[in-house]
Amino acid sequence: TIGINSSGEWRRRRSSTKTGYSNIVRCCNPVSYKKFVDFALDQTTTHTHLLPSPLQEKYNSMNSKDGKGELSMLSFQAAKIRLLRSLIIKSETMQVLDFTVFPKAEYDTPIFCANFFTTARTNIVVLDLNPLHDIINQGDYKEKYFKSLIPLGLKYAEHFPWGGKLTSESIKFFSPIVIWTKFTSSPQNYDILYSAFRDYYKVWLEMVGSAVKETDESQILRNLQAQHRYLTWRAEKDPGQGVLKKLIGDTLAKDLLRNFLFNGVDELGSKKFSDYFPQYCCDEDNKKRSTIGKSFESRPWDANGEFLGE
Ligand code: BLA
Repeated sequence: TIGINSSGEWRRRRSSTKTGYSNIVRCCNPVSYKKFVDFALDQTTTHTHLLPSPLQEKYNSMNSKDGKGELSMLSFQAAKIRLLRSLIIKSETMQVLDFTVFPKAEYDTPIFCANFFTTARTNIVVLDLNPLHDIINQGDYKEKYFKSLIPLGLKYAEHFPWGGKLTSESIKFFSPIVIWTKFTSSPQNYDILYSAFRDYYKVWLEMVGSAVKETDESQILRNLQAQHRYLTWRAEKDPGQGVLKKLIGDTLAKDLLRNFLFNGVDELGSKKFSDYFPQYCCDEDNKKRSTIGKSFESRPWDANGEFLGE
């Protein structure tokens, strides 16, 4: 049977059956990511009218190869939203939330990004309003969307320590208020994560709500290219890829990544991964040597939201 210890962690406990120890370690704790998605959908409908996405028909639910895991997909669109989609994975050993909302190219609003990977003991979390444009070198974009949010970021940075080194390129897709963290599983941590999720999502909805439609074609194109670059990065480099492949096999995982999770990667632009990220390029023999390493041992943003670099 399964027990819960003082820190709220689900633990293998002495089974009451004659066989002694049960060898099941159940995932996961008192967290349910469905609650997060329900909240987001509910909030979204108070701001805008959500329409089902054409993707919904094909991507709704799927079992893992071993029959012990389930993947649940939802997708919508709205006046200012090209695609709102969520993937929840529940298996015996993990729970995953991948919830991302992509605005239409007429808006330069950040992309809402919540990626939570949970096992019985640990959690890997990214929660952010991913900036569409460079905020390290482009002060005006940072000013426009993030300046007023620095206190919100600081509030949660206090509770959630920096998650440690990450793929160097990723930092450019993150904002100064990113919550990048790892923590042990406990009801208290999930409560705070849920609170952060609600705060970040409400702030993001306000942003989109007040965003003014761009009419300048060159600006729209610039937004579109930035979205495509983002999709290209994530479709290729998502650290969840290995997990997905294990669960549903290479072919379905690739389809899910390119056509559902990062839908648009094959339609919104024609550039390839190596065009956007030549530093990762190119020839197979060099693949190992040419991948950029991991960096940012500690939070590279100061309390004023200034980038500190390496
Ligand atoms: C690890 N997930 C990570 C890491 C990051 C992210 C930064 C740390 C390791 C690394 O930097 O490579 C998440 N990276 C992101 C996000 C962006 C980015 C959100 O660049 C956006 C721009 N994670 C998922 C899903 C699964 C998952 C869906 O989002 C599983 C299905 C798993 N993430 C996962 C696992 C690890 C991880 C298992 C640890 C293994 C590893 O480090 O590769």
